[in-house]
Amino acid sequence: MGILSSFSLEGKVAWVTGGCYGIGYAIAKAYAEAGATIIFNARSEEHIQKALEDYHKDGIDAHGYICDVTDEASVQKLVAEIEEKYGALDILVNNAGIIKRIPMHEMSVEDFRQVIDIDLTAAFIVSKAVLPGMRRKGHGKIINVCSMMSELGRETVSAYAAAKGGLKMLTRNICSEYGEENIQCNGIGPGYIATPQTAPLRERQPDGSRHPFDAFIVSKTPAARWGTPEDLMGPAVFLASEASNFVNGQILYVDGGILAYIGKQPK
Ligand code: NAP
Ligand code: GCO
Repeated sequence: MGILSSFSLEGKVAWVTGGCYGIGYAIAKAYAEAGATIIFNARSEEHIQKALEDYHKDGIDAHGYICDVTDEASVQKLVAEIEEKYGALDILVNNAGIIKRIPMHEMSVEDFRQVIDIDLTAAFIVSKAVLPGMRRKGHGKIINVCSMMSELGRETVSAYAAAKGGLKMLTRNICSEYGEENIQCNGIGPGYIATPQTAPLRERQPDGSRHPFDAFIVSKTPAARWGTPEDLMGPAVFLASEASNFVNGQILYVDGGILAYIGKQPK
């Protein structure tokens, strides 16, 4: 196999959870361009339809399903439908996620539990549902979308950091438990990416000035810019392809250098 063909996803079936927009959409688009059949899901028919329009505009024949990733019965039903229609999944990206930015002393346990449920427990639910098919096929790729908060904390994101830290260790455990069956589980760790999830951190102030957090992140990033979902496409294809068959249990940070950098000295 030539080195470039080891990055091909031709003939592969990939499910990107929450692949309607943002990072998930970009990863799914990259996988489609690399040859994969794309499955995605959302909680609302409206988001499914909008995403199908976008995929169509991008020349991608994606398949969307209503599924809340925290609902194990719904996930298992969808996996059975996928396997019936397209065959067992080759690639799973646990992308679906939320964040709640609330100071811990003000956060309700319900809010904490909801973030853990979606950002961590759902990755367990969906991975558990797809593993039998991957084990039968004798190969599989599970990619968990981690975060800077898999390594770092910051004010107001206690639930999210706990979830993303746990997701890093779930990644390592899936690697440990199924590596012998040629199933690789790695994480992709985006830095600060311009998507709807981070829009509140980039909103212009009433006086038209930049959001303080916007300037802060640019000063903390050697690349001196926010990332884009497109920055994740190549690394995500690598982790889903045969080119990474001996890479397992790793978190590939795509952060423009944030984790390596103390931050720009204020002028
Ligand atoms: P986003 O724009 O808010 O998109 C989140 C996606 O997850 C949406 O498609 C959403 O669908 C879906 N989702 C949420 N809860 C769900 C559930 N219970 N069941 C099914 N789908 C659900 O977020 P993003 O910025 O693209 O982030 C995607 C992933 O990357 C998340 O895991 C996030 O934590 C992670 N991440 C983001 C950044 C960043 O800077 N943006 C950096 C590092 C990691 P609905 O329309 O149904 O809500
Ligand atoms: C925040 C941001 C971050 C990003 C991302 C960083 O409020 O700090 O939302 O958490 O989403 O996870 O990698």
